[in-house]
Parts: sequence; C-alpha cells; structure tokens
Amino acid sequence: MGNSKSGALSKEILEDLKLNTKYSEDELCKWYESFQKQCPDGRISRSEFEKIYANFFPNSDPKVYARHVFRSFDTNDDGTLDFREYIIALHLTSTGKTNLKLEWAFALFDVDRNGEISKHEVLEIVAAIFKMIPPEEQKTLPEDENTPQKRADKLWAYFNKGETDKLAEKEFIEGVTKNDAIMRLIQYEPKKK
Ligand SMILES: [Ca+2]
Ligand SMILES: [Ca+2]
Repeated sequence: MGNSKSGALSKEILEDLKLNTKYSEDELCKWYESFQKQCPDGRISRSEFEKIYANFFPNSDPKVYARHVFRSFDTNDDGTLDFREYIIALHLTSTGKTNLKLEWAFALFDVDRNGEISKHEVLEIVAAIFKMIPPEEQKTLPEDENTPQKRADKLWAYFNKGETDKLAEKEFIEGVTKNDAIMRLIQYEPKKK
C-alpha cells in the first residue's frame, strides 16, 4: 500500500511476458497500469477476475467459466492471480490453437487435477462454456450441439469413450487438433462485430 517501489513492472517479468505472449512492451505496460489501478496490492481475486470476464461477455453469463479459468491459472491454489499469471491467462484464453493453449484447455477440463478427464468433467466445463454463448446465438446452433449434454455427448463419442472411461492429455490434444468441429466445442469465441 502506497509503496512507490511496487509501481513499476519488473524487467524480468516484462521480458518473460514478451517472450511468452503475443503482447508488445507497450501493451504490457498499459495492461500493467490498469491492473495496478484495479488491484493495488498486485493480486487479483476470483471475484475481481469474474468481473473482468463479465465485461468481455456482456450478453451472456461467463461466471462459471471464469471460475474454472481462474482455478486453472491459480496453480498454487492461494485464491489470487498475480500480474504474470493474469497476463498468461488472458493470452492463452484469447489466442489461436497453439499446443500451449491446448495444454491449458486440458487443465481447464481436468477439474479435480488428477491428470485425466472424465465425462462428468467434460459436461461441467462444456456447460460453463455454453453459458457464455448469448441466448440468441444458442438458438442458431446445430441440432446436435444445442444443449450442454449434447455437446458433451458429441465430444465423448468423438473420442470413442464409454460413460466411465477417462481421457488422457495426449489423446485430448491430438484429437482436438485434428478436428475443427471438436475444437469449437471446447471453447467459445464471441462473434466479431
Ligand atoms: Ca495463485
Ligand atoms: Ca480429472
């Protein structure tokens, strides 16, 4: 609090983020400035994180999804994200289909962090993703993708799994990479206006 030393973004973190994200130094400094304003103690809480998500998705309900995203980046489970974790989160959740993003997606689906995905976990995350789709857009979805259950069933069938089978990380990443339709089911990107 009121510590002027904490005001600047350290060179180390800046270089690290430049290397590991698509953001420029300028962008990172701007993000940092607004991060500091919102979180003077340098940490972002789960409810603050949910609020940020709500701003990005004004026409739907991203709360549950935001909670899962938060969990997947709060790896030490202390209930906060620091600036670096926060930027990595933004980067991974908003960029294309890199392997890194899919590794993260796997962590997102692995709710209990036991290294494999169950059908129950698929349904939980797919339902959270579904809530981010604005209602009017939900109406335009294909018949076999217009409920969370159908989406979970489709995903599970694609991987050729029985109800109690489990999905491993390698299988997940390879399968999703090969199939754009399945890729669409594990994320939601708002339509550009
Ligand atoms: Ca943490
Ligand atoms: Ca699991």
